[in-house]
Amino acid sequence: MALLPILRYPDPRLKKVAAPVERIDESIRTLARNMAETMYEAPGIGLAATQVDVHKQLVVIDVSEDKSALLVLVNARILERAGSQAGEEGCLSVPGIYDKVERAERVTVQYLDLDGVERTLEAEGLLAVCIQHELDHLTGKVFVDYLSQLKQTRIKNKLAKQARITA
Ligand code: GNR
Ligand code: NI
Repeated sequence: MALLPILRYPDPRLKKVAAPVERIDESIRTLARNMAETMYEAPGIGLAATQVDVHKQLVVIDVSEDKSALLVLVNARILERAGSQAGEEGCLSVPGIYDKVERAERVTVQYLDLDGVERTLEAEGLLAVCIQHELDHLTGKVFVDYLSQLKQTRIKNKLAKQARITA
């Protein structure tokens, strides 16, 4: 088991587009385990491989209160989106920043599990938000990209100042 370092916005590596996983082998299962451990320790409700500088289509999610519902999605694609919801989002790569983002209320997602079995999941509410947030990471998008330019600049300045204080 291992905790992985999480990239911080605006690290340019957060903009990389992840490639499909070609083979679900022990290295992918180990990465998923370490990502889950890192997510739980943070704590967060999701983590995309992009955030730990691995540019493969792998995300872990657990929106339960008691770490009882770990979801590992490999090569996930959203087949359908419906409705809309706007909720406060945060991101482990943008610590201390929270803002409202509009997302689909429901999504249908197709993915491979860690046994390579193709599955389809219908999600709504917070789980649907988290799926959309994580899949955005895999295409190089962070939630702050949806905010105004002014807010993006303020967030960059705030995080740069924080980084100077912690350094
Ligand atoms: O832990 C997280 N919480 C969260 C809250 C609202 C909307 C999205 C999220 S995802 C975030 C973890 C993270 O950064 N995943 O990429
Ligand atoms: Ni995030």
